[in-house]
Amino acid sequence: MKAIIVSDNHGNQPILQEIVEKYSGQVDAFFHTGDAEWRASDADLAHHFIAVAGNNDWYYELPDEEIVEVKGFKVLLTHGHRHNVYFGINHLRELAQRTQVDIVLFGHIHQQVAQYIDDVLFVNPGSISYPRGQRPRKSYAILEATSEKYTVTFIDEKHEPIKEMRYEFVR
Ligand SMILES: [Mn+2]
Repeated sequence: MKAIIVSDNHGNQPILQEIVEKYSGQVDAFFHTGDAEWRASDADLAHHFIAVAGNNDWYYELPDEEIVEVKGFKVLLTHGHRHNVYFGINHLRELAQRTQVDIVLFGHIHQQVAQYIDDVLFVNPGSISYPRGQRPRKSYAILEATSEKYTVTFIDEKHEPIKEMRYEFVR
């Protein structure tokens, strides 16, 4: 499976349009983990994404949580604001165990996360608009999943891979 993960663009829909145009036909899924701040007029663009609601998504109907299966991988999407993600991923680990998913995607903290714990991959693509943290970088992520390994590559707003932000996990 190859997928794009993006989050927390907070109303910057042109960057989502760019991402869709750039990767259309090359990936199995576009995932959005919330705070796109979609409007009704964004429906055509929004339809490209498997998306969940963030705490700032008031104008567009989205589920709080979604579990989808793509190419044999069970993927859970949540924004994370209801799962204490500012304090780490413990809640998400419980959620993964309860739902028996392979991959958990989240957003909200505007910082990149790529961790593989107890056979579950956790990814936060960062924010493509308002990065936070000690070395803030605008980003989205490309996830490549095979039976042998997961590869997570963080990509900047110019669509270039961010140096030293490629992670490989042997399954
Ligand atoms: Mn948020």
